[in-house]
Amino acid sequence: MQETKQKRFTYTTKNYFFLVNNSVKNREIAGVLYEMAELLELHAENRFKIIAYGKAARAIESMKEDIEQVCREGRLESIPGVGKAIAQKVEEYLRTGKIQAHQDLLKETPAGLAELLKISGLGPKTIFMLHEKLNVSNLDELEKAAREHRIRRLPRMGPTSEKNILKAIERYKKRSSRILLSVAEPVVSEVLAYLGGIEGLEHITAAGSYRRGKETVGDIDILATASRPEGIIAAFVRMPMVETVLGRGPTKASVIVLETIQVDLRIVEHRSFGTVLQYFTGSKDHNVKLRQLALDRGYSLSEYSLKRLSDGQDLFFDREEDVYAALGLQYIPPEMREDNGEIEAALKGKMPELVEQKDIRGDLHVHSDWSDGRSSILEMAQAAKALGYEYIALSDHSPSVGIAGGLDPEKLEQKIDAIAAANETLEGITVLMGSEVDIKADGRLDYPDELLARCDVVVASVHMGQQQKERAITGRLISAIENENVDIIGHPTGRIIDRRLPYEVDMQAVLEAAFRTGTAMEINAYPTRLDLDDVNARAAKEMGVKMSIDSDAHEPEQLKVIKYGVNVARRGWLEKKDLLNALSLQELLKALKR
Ligand code: DGT
Ligand code: CA
Ligand code: CA
Ligand code: ZN
Repeated sequence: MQETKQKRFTYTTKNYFFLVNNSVKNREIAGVLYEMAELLELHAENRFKIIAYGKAARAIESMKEDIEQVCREGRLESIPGVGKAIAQKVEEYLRTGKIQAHQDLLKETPAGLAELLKISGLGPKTIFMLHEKLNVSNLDELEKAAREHRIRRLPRMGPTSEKNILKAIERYKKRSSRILLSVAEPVVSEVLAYLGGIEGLEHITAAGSYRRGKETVGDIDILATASRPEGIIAAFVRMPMVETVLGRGPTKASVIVLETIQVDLRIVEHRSFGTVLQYFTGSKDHNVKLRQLALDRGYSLSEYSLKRLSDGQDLFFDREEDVYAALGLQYIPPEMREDNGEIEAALKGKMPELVEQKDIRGDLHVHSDWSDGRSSILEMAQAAKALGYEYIALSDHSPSVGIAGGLDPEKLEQKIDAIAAANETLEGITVLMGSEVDIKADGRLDYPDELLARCDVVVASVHMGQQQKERAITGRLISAIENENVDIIGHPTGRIIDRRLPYEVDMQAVLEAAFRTGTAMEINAYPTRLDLDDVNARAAKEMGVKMSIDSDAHEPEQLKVIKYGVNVARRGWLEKKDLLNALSLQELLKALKR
């Protein structure tokens, strides 16, 4: 158990988020298969084989069932993309913890070359060409080739590609080792479920940045109370998902799962659970301020207790709420604990009533198979109804987003009829005619106003020309905001966590225009976007700008990512009244610009 099972290297570059219901094993196997697809492509192997691996990886990553269960029941080949050959490999992985063919591929690939797959914007095909033509086989050689302008002479390359490669290398070198909250989530649920079944366990909960709902977490902190700590620790380090045990003692242990994710478990005394949970939830800055407040009131606050300084008496708290109460504070939800004024607000009894997932009444930005979504209007609507929503807007792309199958005006008209027809057959959910209209590079919208006016909801987003200067992008956003048909600005800064920086945009000016015109800003809940982020969301709230938490789902299961948007909203101190889609349908229709 001390040694690491097998080495992979592209794992953390993938978007292993979404489906929260399947097991960590599914993700592990998907990771290996994705990597095999990329390695095969590096070796310019058969196209169909490469596609099959990618498809199988995607299916295993996103399927609801546990892959081990499916394997036990002999149903592997019923998974899309999984034929006999891949099924055997999956079985081999489940049996032995590795796939020989994968190991062989790794052996045949210079390690430096494989690392190039992590540079964003560089696909295996390009890497293969760079290797063949310029003999580039690692990061340094790639950087050198770009600086010496040798890349621009290759087919389909030019000076811009060189510039982009250099930028991507720089970003790669600066990348963080933090993981997406959505990647941590299934790990946490699995640890809690696993240890929850062990005898003697009393309480168990995640703390740290995970509990605060941060968009990325550095490591996962788990706290528990138990009658026999040793038994729990022993079970923890033996969990099937554990790859490396970093350390273990009688009441704590640290392990690595999914190659890079550290999970710390601490077993603590029951009587101190409240102060311990408070301490390990953080943030550090929040704790520093709280301890100072305690001192001002004649106490010393530690993980162990609240000690009264006058007589040295230890006060123990097994409930976190009571710690805050003892210091004369309203309870502060974990998402707010960043030392951004929350302690001051709690002292004055002015805590906001944070929005909760159950307050969300609908989703205003989802895609259907009319553009690049994978499901029909009816399927998306039924899934929304199953989540308890009152309404859903199918906001498909407009034509200039060509790769996304944007609808031309004629198609848009047809879709208006299809939505009307869907509403005839559906009960208990209202489908709204939406559009995610592109804000073109010159700031004009991709549909004429008459057409936009016929939609129920219009989300306007930037997809192209993201490299423009601040003045240009800000101008584009503001002109979209000023269009009376635009209700919401989609993913307003365009950032992709760890991959793409936000556009250069004057957010203050954008928010002022949004307030002035009653245009909402989106909190795009897609786990790699989360855009607006928590800081901008709070700024928007303070300026009186409304927001809408949208999933940007491309299939029913993805509607559930809304919870990550709710995290952002809570971290931005948002309340129900700040959100367009916490309104009932009647209220929403009144609030929209039309
Ligand atoms: P992360 O893991 O980087 O996303 O962030 P956290 O907040 O989970 O930080 P982590 O895992 O280092 O520690 C968990 C919590 O423990 C942290 O939020 C607050 C508490 N903590 C850790 N070290 C210190 C410290 O030196 N001083 C104080 N006051 N609290 C600490
Ligand atoms: Ca942590
Ligand atoms: Ca930690
Ligand atoms: Zn979209």
